[in-house]
Amino acid sequence: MNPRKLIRPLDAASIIKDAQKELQSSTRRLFGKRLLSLGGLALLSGCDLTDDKSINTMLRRVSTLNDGAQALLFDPRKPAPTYPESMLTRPFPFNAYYDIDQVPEVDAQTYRLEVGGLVKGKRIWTLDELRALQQRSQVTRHICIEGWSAIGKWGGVRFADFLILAGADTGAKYVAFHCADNYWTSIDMPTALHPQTLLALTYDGNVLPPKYGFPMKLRMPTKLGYKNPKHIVAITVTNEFPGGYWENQGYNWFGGS
Ligand SMILES: Nc1nc2c(c(=O)[nH]1)N[C@H]1C(S)=C(S)[C@@H](COP(=O)(O)O)O[C@H]1N2
Ligand SMILES: [Mo]
Repeated sequence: MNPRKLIRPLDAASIIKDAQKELQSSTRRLFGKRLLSLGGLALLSGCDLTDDKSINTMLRRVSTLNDGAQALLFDPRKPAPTYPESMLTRPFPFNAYYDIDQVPEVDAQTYRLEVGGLVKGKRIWTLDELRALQQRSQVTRHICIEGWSAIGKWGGVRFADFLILAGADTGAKYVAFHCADNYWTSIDMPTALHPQTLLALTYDGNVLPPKYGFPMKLRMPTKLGYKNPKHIVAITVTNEFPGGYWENQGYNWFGGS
C-alpha cells in the first residue's frame, strides 16, 4: 500500500488558529515590515484558509511564489510558532522520495559527518562529538508541500553554534546538505543562522529513528518539509548555488513555511 494513504488529513483547525493570530496583526504590517507567516502567505496567495482544500491550494501557490519575493518578505529573525508537548502529532508521519522499507541504514560506529567548503575548523565529526555539544529542543510544526502538516519534538545542536565551532564563513551565501540516500538540498545563510535551525539528533526524546533521519537531520520550522534533509552525511558552505533534489525538479528553492 502507498504509505501516503496512511498519512492523516491536514490538522486544519490548528493551522487556521495560527493563521488567524497572524492575520489579526499582519494586514497592516505585511507591506510595511518584512513579514512572511502562514497568515501573510494566505493573503499573498489569495486563500482564506477555511478548509483543507484551501490550505492545500495555499501550500501549492506558496511553492510557486518566486524565490526573490519570498527572500524579500522573509524575516530571518522572526521565530516560528512553538507548541506544548500535548499537541504532538502521534504517530508523526514518515515521508521520503521512496517508501518506508527503503529507508537507508546508517551505522552509528562508522558514521562520520564531513564538513567542507568555506570552513576553517574541524572537518570530520563523529556522532559522540556532536552529542557532546550543547543540546536544545523544540516542538514545532513541519509542513509538507504535499498537503499535510504535523507537530513534532526534535532535539540537537543549534546549527548556528555548530557553524561557528566548525569555523564556517558565515558571510557565505549557501549551506548544502548531502544525505545517505543521495537526497540533497541547500539553504540560505540567514536561515542556517536562525536560532530555531537545529542539527537534530533526537526525536521525541529518543535517538532519531531511521525513518526520521538517523543519525541526523536539519530541522527548520521556517522551511517546508523538503528543505529539512534527513540522514545528513556532508555539509558544504559555499557561494555557488547548490540546488536540491526537489528544487531542481521545480519546487521553490526558498521553500519558506
Ligand atoms: N534524506 C532525505 N531527506 C528528506 C526527504 C528525503 O526523501 N530524503 N524528504 C523530505 C520531505 S519531502 C519531507 S516532508 C520530510 C519528511 O520527514 P519525516 O519523515 O521526518 O516526516 O523529509 C524531507 N527530507
Ligand atoms: Mo515534503
